Amino acid sequence: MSMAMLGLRHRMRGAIRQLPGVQRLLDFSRRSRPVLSDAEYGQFHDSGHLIIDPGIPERDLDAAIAELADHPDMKSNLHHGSRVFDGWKISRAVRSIALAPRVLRALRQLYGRKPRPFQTLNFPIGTEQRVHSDVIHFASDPPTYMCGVWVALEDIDRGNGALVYYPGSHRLPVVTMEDVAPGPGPSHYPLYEDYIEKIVRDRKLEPSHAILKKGQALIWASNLLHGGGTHIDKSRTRHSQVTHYFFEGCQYYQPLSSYGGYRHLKIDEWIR
Ligand SMILES: O=C(O)CCC(=O)C(=O)O
Repeated sequence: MSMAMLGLRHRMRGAIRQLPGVQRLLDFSRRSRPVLSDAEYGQFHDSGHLIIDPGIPERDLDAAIAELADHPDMKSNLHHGSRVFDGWKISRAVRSIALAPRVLRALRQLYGRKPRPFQTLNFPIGTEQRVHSDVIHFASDPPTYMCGVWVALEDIDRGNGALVYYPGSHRLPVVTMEDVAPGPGPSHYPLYEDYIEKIVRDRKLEPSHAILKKGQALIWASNLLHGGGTHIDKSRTRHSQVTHYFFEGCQYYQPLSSYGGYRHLKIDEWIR
């Protein structure tokens, strides 16, 4: 092909890209392109978890810590319950981690629906939170359209309280408040935690720990049993951010506050 023809072709391609709607179509096709391999897709659905590199710029990881540093829950009386709820409302970096394009694309691929992030939690240290399934807090109808994405804002190992989880446990029956307590509500939550602890013991479930490099992320399926591992080295921080996602086109509710035929609907603000 002559140089003139090549030049013409290049100019025509540029002109087509300028046509109304074409750019949007190209963006859409880029966003819909798979980011996970078939093996990763299979692993997530088999074991209920997947570690990915979401490609979040390091400056956003650092800024998520810095922008919340003055928040009262981040600096005084740190304890295992310390966390900033919905830091995305006050921190640009927390919001961009929640909306990281590679995470959104991975979730769309895993669930076949558009992800809808609805809550962020930022932790300064390990939570030592007892083992649970997120379904007790956030459920969807149709079921299982919810997941957590936990991003390491610094290197995480057993010493600073890595997350503990039980591969394959997302396949166990969903535990509801009707199974464990005489009624709904947070005051009965310890009964739920005792019940889950017994399941782990009776079934001899084998734990894994999320040993992650700064910037890596663990995606877990809503019913995967998980919690905060022991924070062994109390001198260390464990900066991390979890974002919780529902998926488009479901009814969303809170089983902890639901009982019998009643569903406590969860109508939240979507992170945008
Ligand atoms: O970060 C942790 O230690 C626990 C987080 C957790 O269990 C959750 O977000 O559901």
